[in-house]
Amino acid sequence: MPAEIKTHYRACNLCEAICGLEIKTQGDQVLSIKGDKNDPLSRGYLCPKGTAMEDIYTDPDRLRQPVKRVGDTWLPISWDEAFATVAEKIVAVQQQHGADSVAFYAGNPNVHNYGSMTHASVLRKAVQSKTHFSATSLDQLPHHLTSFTMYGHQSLIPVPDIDHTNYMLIIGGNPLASNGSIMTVPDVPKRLKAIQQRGGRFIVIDPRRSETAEIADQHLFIRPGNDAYLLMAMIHTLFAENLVNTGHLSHLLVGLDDVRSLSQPFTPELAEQRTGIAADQVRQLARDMATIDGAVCYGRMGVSVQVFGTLCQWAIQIINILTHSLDVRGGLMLTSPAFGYVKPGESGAGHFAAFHSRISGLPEFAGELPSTVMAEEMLTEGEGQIRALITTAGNPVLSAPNGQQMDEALSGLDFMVCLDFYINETTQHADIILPPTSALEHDHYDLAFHRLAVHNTARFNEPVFQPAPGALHDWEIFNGLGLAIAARKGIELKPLPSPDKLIDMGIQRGPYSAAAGHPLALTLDKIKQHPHGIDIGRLEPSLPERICTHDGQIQLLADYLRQDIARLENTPAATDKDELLLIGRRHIRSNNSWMHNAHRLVKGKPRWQLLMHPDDLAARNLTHESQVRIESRVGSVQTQVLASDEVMRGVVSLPHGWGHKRKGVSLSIATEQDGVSCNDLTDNKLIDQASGNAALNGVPVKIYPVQARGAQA
Ligand SMILES: Nc1nc2c(c(=O)[nH]1)N[C@H]1C(S)=C(S)[C@@H](COP(=O)(O)OP(=O)(O)OC[C@H]3O[C@@H](n4cnc5c(=O)[nH]c(N)nc54)[C@H](O)[C@@H]3O)O[C@H]1N2
Ligand SMILES: Nc1nc2c(c(=O)[nH]1)N[C@H]1C(S)=C(S)[C@@H](COP(=O)(O)OP(=O)(O)OC[C@H]3O[C@@H](n4cnc5c(=O)[nH]c(N)nc54)[C@H](O)[C@@H]3O)O[C@H]1N2
Ligand code: SF4
Ligand SMILES: [Mo]
Repeated sequence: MPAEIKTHYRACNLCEAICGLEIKTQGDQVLSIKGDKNDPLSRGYLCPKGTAMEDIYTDPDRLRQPVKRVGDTWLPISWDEAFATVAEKIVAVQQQHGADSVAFYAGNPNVHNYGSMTHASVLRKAVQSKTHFSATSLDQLPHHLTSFTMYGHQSLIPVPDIDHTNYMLIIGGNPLASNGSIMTVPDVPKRLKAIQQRGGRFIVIDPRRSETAEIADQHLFIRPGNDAYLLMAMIHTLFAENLVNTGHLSHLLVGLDDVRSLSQPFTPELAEQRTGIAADQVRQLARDMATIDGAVCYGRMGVSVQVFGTLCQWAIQIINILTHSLDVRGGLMLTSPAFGYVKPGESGAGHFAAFHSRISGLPEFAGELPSTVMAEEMLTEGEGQIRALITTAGNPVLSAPNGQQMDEALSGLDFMVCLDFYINETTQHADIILPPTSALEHDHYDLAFHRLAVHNTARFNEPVFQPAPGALHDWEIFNGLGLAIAARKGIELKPLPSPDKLIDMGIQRGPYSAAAGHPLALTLDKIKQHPHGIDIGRLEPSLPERICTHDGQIQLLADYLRQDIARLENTPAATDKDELLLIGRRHIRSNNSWMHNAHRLVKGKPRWQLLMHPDDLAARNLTHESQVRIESRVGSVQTQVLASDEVMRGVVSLPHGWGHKRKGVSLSIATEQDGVSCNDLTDNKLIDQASGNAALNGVPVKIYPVQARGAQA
C-alpha cells in the first residue's frame, strides 16, 4: 500500500523572509512545496529557492555521517570517534599554543537555525577561546554597532514599517532579489507595489539599476562607497532649511547640536561631486523625508558593506530621527517579537573595542574580531597565532575578502573541524566534518528574523521528515562535542535541553505571556497549535521605554563617529581614470555560496558574469561576451563580461559565491558551473575603519582584455 500523503507547514529558513511553506509528502518523498496562503506574514509568497528545500534534503552530495580526512579521501566514522578525535586535537593545540590559538568562524546559516543559536554556547564554554569570527563582519556589523551606541543594545534595530509607509528611500538594498534584509519582508514585490497603490512612492539609490530600481518610482545612480556624502548632505539640508522635527523623541536626544555642526561642511554640492547625484536632487530627498507623512529611509548591504558602512548606517538613523520618522507609523519602527524582545536590562547588549586583533589592531565587537583579519592571524607567526579552526555553517573561502589568502591560511592549520553537510571550498580543508541534519528533518522557530519582521508573528514548525537513524541535529552536535572537549579538559559542563524547551521559557517570559499579563498568554504549546503562525499585531510605537542606554537617552554621536566624519572630510576623490569600482550582485535563484548544487536553481542562462557599461567596454576595446582579466590589489581572475547599461559608468558588478571549480570540492552540480569567486578580488585591507567590517562593495579594479589563444600580446 502506498504511504499516506501528508501536508506539513514549515518556514523556509534559507533567507530572512522566513516564508511559510505548505509541503506535501508521501513516505520520504516530497510531492510539492508551495507558499502557505494562511501564513499571516508571508501570505502564500515563496521564491524559487523555497522549492529547493527539497533538493538539500535529497542531495546525494550531502554528508549524512561524520567523515575524516585520509590523504585526499574521506572516510566515514562514528560520532563517538569523531567527537573523541576532535576533543583530543583541540585540547592538544590549546595545551601547546594557548587557549586562544583555536578560532571559531560562524557562518550565516547559524542565524537561520534556532538550535545553532541556542546551543553554540555549549561548545564555546568547553573550548574557552576568545578568538571568534563570523559572517556578521562581512555583513551587518555596522547596524549592530550603531544600535549599540545609539540605543544601548546591538539587537535594538528598528525596521521600515513598509506596510504603512508613504515614502521609502532604499539605499543599497535590492529586496526584489534578496527578499529583504535587516527587514524581514516576505512578499516584498506586493508590499512595495502597495506603497504605490496607496499613493506613496519608493526611491532606489544604487550604482546598478537593480530589479528593485526597475519597479521604483525613481532610481538614482550613485558612485559606490560615496553614500556617506549624500547622507551627510541630507542631514546638512535638514538643518539648513529648518526642516528638523524630532517630535516625541525631542527630550531624548543627546548631541543634536554636535550633529548639526559636524554636518556643516557636507553641502549638497560636495555630495554632487562625490556621488554623481545633483545637489538639487539631494535637497529634494531631504525635503521629501521631512515633509511626507510616514516616510522612511532604509539602507542595506550596499551601504553597510563599504568603506563608510558604519557612518552610513548611523546617518540613516539620524535622518529618520531628524524627520520624525523613528518610532512612528510608516517610519522606522521597533518590532515586538514573542521571543527575544529587547528592553532595558536584556542581556547581550554588546561591547566594543574591549580588545583588538594581534596584527592589524582592529577592535572586537560583542566578542568577535572582524573576519577580514582571520587569515592574517593564521598566517602570521608568533605568540597568539591561530593554529586550529572550528567552522559552523560557513564558507569563508568564498565569502570573505581575499579568498586566495584564506585558502592558503586554512591549508596551513594544525587542525580544522567543520559543522557542515557539504564538502565545499572551505570544508575541504577540514580534518573532520560533522554533518548535521538538513532543515526538513528538524523543528524550527525563527529566533533571529521575527525580531526584524515588518509585522509581528510567531510560528513553530515540527520536522517534516524524521532524521535518518544516527543523524544528529546541529544542537546535538554542539552538546556532544562540547561535552567531549570539557571531559578531556576535566571541566564540568552540562548539556543544554532541546531548543524548543529553551525558547518556551523565553516566550513565557516575553511580552505576550501570562506573566506579562497579556491576553494571548502565549506558550510554545499554544503557538504549536497554529502551524501557519499566529498574528500578534502590527508594529507599534514603543519608545522611549525600550531604549537600553545607561541614561535612557538616545546617544546621537559616539566618539568614533567624530573621527569617521573627519575621515570622510579628508578622503580625496578618486583620480585614476582606468580604475573601475567593483560591486556585488544577488539573484533570486542564488543564495550566498551554497545553493549552486540544486539543479533547479542553476539551470538556464548563467548568472555569474561581470556587468560593465558599454562605454567602459569601448574605452578598453572590449566587446560584449569577451573574456576579461580583472585585477585588484590582492588578486586577478578571468571571466566573461556582459555589456549592460544597468550599471553606471565606472562601475562593474560581479556576484559572490561562485567559483566552485576549486580543488577538493565535492559538489557534483556546483562544480560544473563556470564563474569565478568575486572574493578573489575583494581586499582584506579595504574595510570600514569604524567597525572593521569588510568593504566588499566599491573595490578598485582594473580590467584588461584576455588575448585569444595563440594571439600575440
Ligand atoms: N563579495 C561579497 N562577499 C560576500 C557578500 C557580498 O555581498 N559580496 N555577502 C556577505 C554576506 S551578507 C554573508 S551573510 C556572507 C555569508 O558567508 P558564509 O556564512 O561564510 O557563507 P555561506 O555561503 O552562507 O555558507 C554557508 C555554509 O553553511 C552550510 N550550511 C547550510 N545550512 C546549514 C545548517 O543548517 N547547519 C550547518 N552546520 N551548516 C549549514 C552550507 O553548506 C555552507 O557551507 O557572505 C558575505 N560575502
Ligand atoms: N536570492 C538571494 N537572497 C538573499 C541572499 C542571496 O545570496 N541570494 N543573501 C541573503 C543575505 S546573507 C543578505 S545579507 C541579504 C542582502 O540583502 P540586500 O542588501 O537587499 O541585497 P544585495 O543584493 O546585496 O543589495 C545590495 C545593493 O547595493 C548595491 N550597492 C553596491 N554598492 C553600493 C554602494 O556603494 N552604494 C549604494 N547605494 N548601493 C550599492 C548593489 O548594486 C545592490 O543592488 O540578502 C539575503 N537574501
Ligand atoms: S524568499 Fe525564498 S528563500 Fe527566502 S524564505 Fe521565502 S521562499 Fe525561502
Ligand atoms: Mo548576509
